[in-house]
Amino acid sequence: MDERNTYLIAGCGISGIAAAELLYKAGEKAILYDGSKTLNVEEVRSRLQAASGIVIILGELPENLLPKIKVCVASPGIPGFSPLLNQIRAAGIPVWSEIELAYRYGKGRVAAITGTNGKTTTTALVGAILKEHYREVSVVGNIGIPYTEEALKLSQDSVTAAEISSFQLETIDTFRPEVSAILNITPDHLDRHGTMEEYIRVKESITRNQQKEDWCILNYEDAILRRFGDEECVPQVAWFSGSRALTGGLYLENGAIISELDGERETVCYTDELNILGRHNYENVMAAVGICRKLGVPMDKIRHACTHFKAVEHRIEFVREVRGVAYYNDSKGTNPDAAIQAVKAMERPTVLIGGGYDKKSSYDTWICAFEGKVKHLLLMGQTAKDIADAARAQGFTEITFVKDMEEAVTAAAGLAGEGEAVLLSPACASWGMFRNYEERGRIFKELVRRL
Ligand code: UMA
Repeated sequence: MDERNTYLIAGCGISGIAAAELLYKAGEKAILYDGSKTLNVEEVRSRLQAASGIVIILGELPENLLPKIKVCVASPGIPGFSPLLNQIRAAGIPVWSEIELAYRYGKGRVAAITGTNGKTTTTALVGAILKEHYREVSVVGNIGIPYTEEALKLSQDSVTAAEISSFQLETIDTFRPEVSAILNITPDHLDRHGTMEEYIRVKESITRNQQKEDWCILNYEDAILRRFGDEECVPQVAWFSGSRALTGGLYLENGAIISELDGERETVCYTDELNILGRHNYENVMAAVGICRKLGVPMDKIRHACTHFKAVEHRIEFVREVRGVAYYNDSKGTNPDAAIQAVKAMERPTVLIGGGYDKKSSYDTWICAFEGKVKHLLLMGQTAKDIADAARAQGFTEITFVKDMEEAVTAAAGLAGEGEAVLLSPACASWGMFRNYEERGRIFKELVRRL
């Protein structure tokens, strides 16, 4: 008799909790498991609405459970080739990401957005555009709302905009968006993926199950993506470019976003009509326009949504001005490339707060991008010393080490003069000092509000 009748959900973060709820509502047997020894069963249970029926196991995973498990649903924080997931695979159990589970239970049309940077802004904008035209729109994924939390609410008429991280892509199986987008690929999460080749492979796998009738929106100015689009990508490609006119694509020209997606040239909007700053954001807008046009949203509705869209929290978010100093929260600048975009978007001399969890990034290009604009660097966290070494090697010496965010904000307020800016854009993840980048950003904003 086949005993494999239970799902094992690995990870008790928001993805694991939502996956457990989904399976419980779907009438499946589920065990919720977390390797952490610091969690306690009562606390985890208190986060579940459907409290009964779900078994919670913490710490060591008992070997004798495995013969009962039919599928393991992995939270994104658990590396695809971690000892835990290897052990599960070795027992003949398929491993699905939480995205895969949601996709299998979900209905309707799906757009999926990945890329090293810009995916949260692009996904939020796609959601805002879709809401102009469709009645049932869900915005899910890495943006902070687990896909499994929404999956059972979806109908055939639903349209879902999903932000998908490389962590979530590692263990997809049948996940097939109708429209995908890869915004850019620059080094990130190399501590997890090991090599750049593997990181690229995982990012590109967003198109893995797409067919010729599907679409993939790609950045023409990204050399990795250009090659992928020209040589390997199975779905039809729509290109966007921040630097040149593209026949049949989307591009920036004289301060306007131009679309040739429908054969003829039309102006989507002017960049000074947008409420989001910086060239990288114009690229995000172009990607969102491409996705939504391919999902059938008329251009006038796209134009309206783009020009009314406001910056996402924690992404070059203006906090307030205090004594002539403008404070910006870019806590989502969790890697050097994202942090470069934020520095580039600053229009004043800037005191920069950086540093955090060590993802083994190189900081050289970030420091190059300071270009005389950054007047002082305040550093905290695991990476503070490495960043300081890299900065000094390039001749940047205006550096102060701070122990926490409170000390950083106090020091920044003392260093920045009237007409200048303070930017929190750490180029590093928040882990180790904060629960996540949202908590880091909120603490920063709270301290700035108290100035
Ligand atoms: N855990 C284990 N074993 C491990 C690793 C983790 O048991 O080897 C457990 C931890 O003890 C913890 C749980 O797993 O209790 C945490 O799970 P998780 O890290 O997957 O976190 P969730 O709360 O489920 O949040 C996840 C995403 N987190 C990560 O990818 C690290 C969130 O993205 C996402 O918003 C959420 O799902 C909903 O989809 C955050 C993120 O930092 C914002 N993403 C990275 C990024 O943007 O750079 C990819």
